[in-house]
Amino acid sequence: MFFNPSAETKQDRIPPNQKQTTGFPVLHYGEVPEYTDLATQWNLRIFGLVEEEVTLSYEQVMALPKGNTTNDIHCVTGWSKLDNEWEGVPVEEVTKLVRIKPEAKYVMLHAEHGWTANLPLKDFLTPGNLFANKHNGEELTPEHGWPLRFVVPHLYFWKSAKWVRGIEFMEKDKQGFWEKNGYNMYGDPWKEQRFAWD
Ligand SMILES: Nc1nc2c(c(=O)[nH]1)N[C@H]1C(S)=C(S)[C@@H](COP(=O)(O)O)O[C@H]1N2
Ligand SMILES: [Mo]
Repeated sequence: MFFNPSAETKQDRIPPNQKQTTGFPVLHYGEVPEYTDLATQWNLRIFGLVEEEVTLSYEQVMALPKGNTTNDIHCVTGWSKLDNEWEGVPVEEVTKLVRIKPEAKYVMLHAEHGWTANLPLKDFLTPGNLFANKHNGEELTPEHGWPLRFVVPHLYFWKSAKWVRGIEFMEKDKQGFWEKNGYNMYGDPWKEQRFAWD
């Protein structure tokens, strides 16, 4: 009988009730933001429970040390895309700039047009998380989050905010955009935490 060990291994990487895709679907609520001049139309605000709030220009973000991470994307709607390579600014390079206060326990990511996603601070700070400007060696396309998107490999991909513009540190958990619409506060794909009641 035909036996393909690499296919077997990959199957282990697909969480329950997900299907592998080889394309790169585009999924979001609302319009893709358009920028003609990042210097005047874009900044990244880091605020909330921090010793020092900062607002960075795109040039300042891109001047921070860079890193890489790989992930398997698992979208809550059921598709998974394996072996993605991301390049950008590791999360610790950004948080170093503000010094997070000890009372901070949760993070709200703020994206263009008011879209938000929440996650625990511990999950936000997981090594390997980064603010990406490249996917598989290419500059992000606008529909995949250019100029900057968050990537958190271990949660359903809706927590990986595209077009991120703000990082807010909070004491208490708050619902982001999809969480207000019934999605799970945490979103572990291996436990199938899709909806609020899962
Ligand atoms: N700003 C913003 N980021 C977002 C979303 C969104 O609606 N707005 N959707 C999320 C969801 S549900 C998924 S699956 C991924 C999709 O990323 P992609 O379009 O690059 O595949 O983006 C996430 N980040
Ligand atoms: Mo998604």
